[in-house]
Amino acid sequence: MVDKSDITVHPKEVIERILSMELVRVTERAAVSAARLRGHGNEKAADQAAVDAMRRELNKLPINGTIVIGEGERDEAPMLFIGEKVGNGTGPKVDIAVDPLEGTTLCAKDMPGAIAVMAMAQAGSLLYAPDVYMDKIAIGPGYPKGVVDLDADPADNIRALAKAKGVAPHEITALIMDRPRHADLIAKVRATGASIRLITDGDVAGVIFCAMPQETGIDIYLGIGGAPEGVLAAAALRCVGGQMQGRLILDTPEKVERAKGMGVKDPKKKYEMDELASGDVIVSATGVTDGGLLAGVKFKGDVIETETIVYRSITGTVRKIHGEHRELAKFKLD
Ligand code: VTB
Repeated sequence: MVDKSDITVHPKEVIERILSMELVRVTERAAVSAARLRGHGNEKAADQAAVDAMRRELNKLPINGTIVIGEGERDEAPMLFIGEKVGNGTGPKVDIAVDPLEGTTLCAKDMPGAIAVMAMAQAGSLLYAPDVYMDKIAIGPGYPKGVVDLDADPADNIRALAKAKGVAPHEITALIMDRPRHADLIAKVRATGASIRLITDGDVAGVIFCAMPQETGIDIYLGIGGAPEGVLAAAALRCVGGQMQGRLILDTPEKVERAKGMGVKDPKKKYEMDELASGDVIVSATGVTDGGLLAGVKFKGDVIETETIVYRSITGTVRKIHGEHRELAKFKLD
């Protein structure tokens, strides 16, 4: 008898499953290239190395890809700019969001948490976000829909989350980026008795931490970070079923115009997670430096080791992949 589970293709399957593994290759190579410059104090060089490697690998893939979240807009970024076409042009039409080196400062200073990350989704399903700030809120899976809200007072959010979790507010831990702009937010959260973990960079991983509170100790992400990072984080969180909302911060007429040019009709819109990233999404992230989500690249002489996490929304599958790269080590390729 044929086991049907072997031959069933998910009805909404648009992106070939096989591409998940291809994305692993892309972020692995970007991570290795950036890691060669780890701790050298040169953010630009590390970022450029990751960008070059990512682009080279993306162009080998059997896709008709368009970069929708990239290294900036056409004039300011040498490559992987928003609108750039990638792939060998033979496969499905897909949207691609990249952050070849998320946490350039973390890499340059060899601090924990730098990753190479990208997401791929069927065309039209990732928000075309300009490189502005985004106000974000995120929690993990298992809570009633709408238990927290971007527009609610932060203290009320903490209390509502604590109630839903069945704990006191002081047992809740919020993750917030350590920035002067968050002084008021931090004060309000502290006033509830909740604990705060402050991070210097890397809020893609920060949001993802909410999805595994038992490992990370993080219950909620709050605050303002990059919009591109927001879309990447939403794509990953969607795969494991948390909740997230985000609003672009378009605080000058110039930013409103730029966003309009990218299809944003309502500059004040509060985006739900599945509006930031919808459809069939795959997200891959490889560690550059050691961090809470992933181990960093290890150079062990004749072998280079990587750790990658891959998320897929259609099935909610999460895989951690340990890579051992011998040819890369032998030929000192970047
Ligand atoms: C975050 C964080 C990034 O930028 O989105 C942040 O994830 C936001 O910008 O790692 P500011 O640094 O201006 O606050 C990074 O820290 C760097 O890209």
